[in-house]
Amino acid sequence: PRATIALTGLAVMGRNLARNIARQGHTIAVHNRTTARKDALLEEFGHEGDFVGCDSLEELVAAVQRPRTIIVMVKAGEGTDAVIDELVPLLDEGDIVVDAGNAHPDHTRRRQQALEEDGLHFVGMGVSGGEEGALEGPSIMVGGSEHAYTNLGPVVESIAARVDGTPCAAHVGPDAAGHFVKMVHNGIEYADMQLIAESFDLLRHLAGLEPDAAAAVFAEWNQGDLESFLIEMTADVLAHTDAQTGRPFVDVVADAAEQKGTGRWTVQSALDLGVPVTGIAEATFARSLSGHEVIRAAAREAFGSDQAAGEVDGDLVDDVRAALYAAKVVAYAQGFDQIVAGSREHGWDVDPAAVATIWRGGCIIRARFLDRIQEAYAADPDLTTLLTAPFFADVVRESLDSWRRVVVAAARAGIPAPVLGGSLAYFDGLRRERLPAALIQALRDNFGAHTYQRVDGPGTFHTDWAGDRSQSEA
Ligand code: NBP
Repeated sequence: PRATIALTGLAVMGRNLARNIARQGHTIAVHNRTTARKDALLEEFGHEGDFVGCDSLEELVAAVQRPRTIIVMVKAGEGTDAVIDELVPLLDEGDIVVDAGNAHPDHTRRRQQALEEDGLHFVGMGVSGGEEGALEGPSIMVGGSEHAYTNLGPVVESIAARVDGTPCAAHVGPDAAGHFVKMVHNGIEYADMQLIAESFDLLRHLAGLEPDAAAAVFAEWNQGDLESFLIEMTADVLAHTDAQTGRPFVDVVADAAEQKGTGRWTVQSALDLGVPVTGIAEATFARSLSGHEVIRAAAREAFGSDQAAGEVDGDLVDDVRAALYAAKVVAYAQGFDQIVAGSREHGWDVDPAAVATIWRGGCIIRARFLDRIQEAYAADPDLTTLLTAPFFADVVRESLDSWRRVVVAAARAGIPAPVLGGSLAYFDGLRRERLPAALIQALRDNFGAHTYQRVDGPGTFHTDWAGDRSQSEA
C-alpha cells in the first residue's frame, strides 16, 4: 500500500482536510460513500498532491500502510456510527480510527470503549476553523491514546495553523478530551458571537451608528486588545451591502439564529459538572429566543416594540468596547473552568495552557488575548479562575465602570444584553460577601427539610418550622 493515511467523508470539511494533508506531502487514500465526491476531488485537485482514490471502504483499507490511520469526517451522529460499523470488520489490531467530526464527547467515549474491545484505537479529534480552516490550517484538538498520537501527531501538526512557529494542534488528553475541548470551544464561540451581536445592537440603537459606521468601530477595535477573527469578520460583514436591495446586508438577514447543538451540549455538560457557564448558556438561550417567532410576535403585539428613551452617560462607544472586553474575559474564564472541571471528572489531565496555545490560530475563536490566557495558565497551572489572573483582573477592574454603565443603559432603553448583563451578575455574584443563597437554603429547609449549615459553627441543622421552631442537629 502507498498511502500513509486515509480519509473517508469528502463533503466540505473532509475534502479540504484531505487536500491540506496531501499538500503537506502525505500520500492520502480518499473515499466517500457517494463516489462522485471522490471523483470530483481527484479531478479538480488531484494535482495538488498524492491521492489514492478508493471506491469502497475495502479499497480504502487496502490502500493504507499498517498500522492504519483512517480519518472519518462524516455527518456527526448516525453517519459516524454507520461508517465505523462498516469499517471495523475490515481493520486489524492496532489500527487507528479517527473521528474528526463534531461528536458529542459521550458518544466518543462509547465508541472508544467499543473499538478498544476489538484491539483498535479510537481517536476523537476536534477540528475548528470551518471550511477555509480545514484547507489552510485548522486548530486541532486530539484525544485518544498516546500510541495513536504517535502515528497521527506528525500529520495533524503539519496541517494545522501555526502561530509563532508553534502548530495549533495537540494531544490535549486521552479518551474524549479532544471532543470535549472542541465542544467547549464551540460553546465559547456562541458566547463570543452573542457578545459581539449585543455590542452591535447597542452601537446602533443607543449610539446611533448605522452598520457601516459600526463596521468602522469594530475595525478599530480589531487594532487593539479585542483583536480577533470574529471581530475582524464582524467589521467585514457589517460593511457588506446586499447586492439585491442595496441595503446593509445585516438588515436583509432573518433575525433567527440557528444552532447545530454544540452550544446546547456545552450547557448540558456544564449543568452536569456544576460549572456556571452563564455566558454560554445565555448565548444559547438568546439563539433559541430569536427563533421563537410566534412568542415574539405575541409580545410585540402586547407590549409594542418601541425602544424606551435611554440616557447615555459618557462615551458610549468606548464603554461598549470595555464592556465587551470584560464580558468576554468572563465567558472565556467560564469555558476554561468547564474544561478544568471536565478534565478532573474524567481524569484527563488536560493542560489549559496547551488548549489556549492551540486556540491562538486556525479556530473560530482565535484572538490576541489567548496569548494572555496561555501565559496565565503557564504561570499557574492550578489557577482558581482566569478572572483573578493579574492581567485579566486588571482588564476587569479597568472596564468595570463602563460595563455597569452599558448594562444600565441597555436595560433603560429596553435593548436586551443577556450576556453583557449576565456576566456582570456572575462577576458580582463571585465577589459578593454574602449571597442571598442563605435565604434559598432557609426556604429549602422549611418546605423540604433539606437542612442547612450555620455561619457560626460546624454541623448540619434542621428547624422544626411547623412546630415550635426549635433547631435540631441533622
Ligand atoms: P456533513 O456534516 O454535511 O456530512 C456529509 C458527509 O457525511 C458526506 O460525505 C456524506 O456522504 C457523509 N455521510 C452521511 Br450524511 N451519512 C453517511 C453514512 N450513513 N455513511 C457514510 N457516509 C455518510 O459534512 P461537513 O459539513 O463536511 O462536516 C463533516 C463533519 O465535520 C461533521 O461532523 C461536522 O459537524 C464537522 N465540522 C464541520 C464544520 C463546518 O464548518 N462545516 C466545522 C467543524 C467540524 P455522501 O456524500 O455520500 O452523502
